[in-house]
Amino acid sequence: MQTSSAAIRIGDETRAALEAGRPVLALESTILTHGLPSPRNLEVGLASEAQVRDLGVTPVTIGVVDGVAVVGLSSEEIERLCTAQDVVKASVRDLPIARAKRLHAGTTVAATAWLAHRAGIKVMSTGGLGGVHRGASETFDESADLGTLATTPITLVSAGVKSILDIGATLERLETLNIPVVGYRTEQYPAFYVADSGFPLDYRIESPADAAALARARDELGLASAVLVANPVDEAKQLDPEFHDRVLAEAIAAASEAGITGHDTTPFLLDYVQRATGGQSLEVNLEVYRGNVALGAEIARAVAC
Ligand code: PSU
Ligand code: MN
Repeated sequence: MQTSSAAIRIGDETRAALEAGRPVLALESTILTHGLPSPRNLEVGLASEAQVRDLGVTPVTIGVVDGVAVVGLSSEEIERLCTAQDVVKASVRDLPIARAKRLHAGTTVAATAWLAHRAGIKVMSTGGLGGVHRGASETFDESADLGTLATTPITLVSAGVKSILDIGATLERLETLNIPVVGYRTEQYPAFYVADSGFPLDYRIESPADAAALARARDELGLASAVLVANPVDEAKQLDPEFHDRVLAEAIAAASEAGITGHDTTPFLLDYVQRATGGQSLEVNLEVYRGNVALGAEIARAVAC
């Protein structure tokens, strides 16, 4: 287990839990700083931690405060990241820049997973994973989440990737990068807002114990990749798939008409979807995240046994 350094601080509660072998669950902070509107972001940040605690697991939200990567932010630090104006989004390559410039940052799945693993944390939950963007064959725009997860042995619970990305290409890249993906009680890869992306998975698991066994097998083999547990939203709570497909097609057409390209594309599409669904997509987003936090906590308990 790593100790704190000037650049990385492990919170007292996190350290105590890790030293005692108690279950811990890592949570990312870009979802709070860049994924959700204020003030819902702070509500979600604090409620998720409470949800994890209620399941007997120590929550470890990770982010960057004044340049220091903090593994186990305090409630005050979560509030600071959720309310400060000058918070950047940090993937792994941004961590040294944030450090040198003393920035506040939300950490992406990649940066969070890397910091969590370094601290000895084995399980993490997020909402949606980064992936391959539509048009990537021209732009090369692929999230650093994928490359980082290829060399970061953690178990990551997500609801797949949002359908604004190229889901088929993302699954192909996960295969190329030797990253195992299993469906949680499903054979279909989920698409975040909807339970079924239309892309099949080769393997499914049925329980947190199955996820723990899979991580153990990966470790026994000496492999360094993450294990991805794809956890679909409850079908009763998903966005209506036809409505979802229609709004998405509209959003993509609007982006092209407005000449939106590159890094502006995702915020544009998400904002369009949110407005066009009358805020329904936001509620589904929060439901998806609650489900992933709950499953991550259960897997953390199974891993700690
Ligand atoms: N997908 C979402 N919402 C998010 C993100 C992804 O539906 O907020 C965030 C996650 O933190 C993820 C990051 O790790 O965006 C990926 O960003 P990029 O494509 O720039 O690597
Ligand atoms: Mn990108």
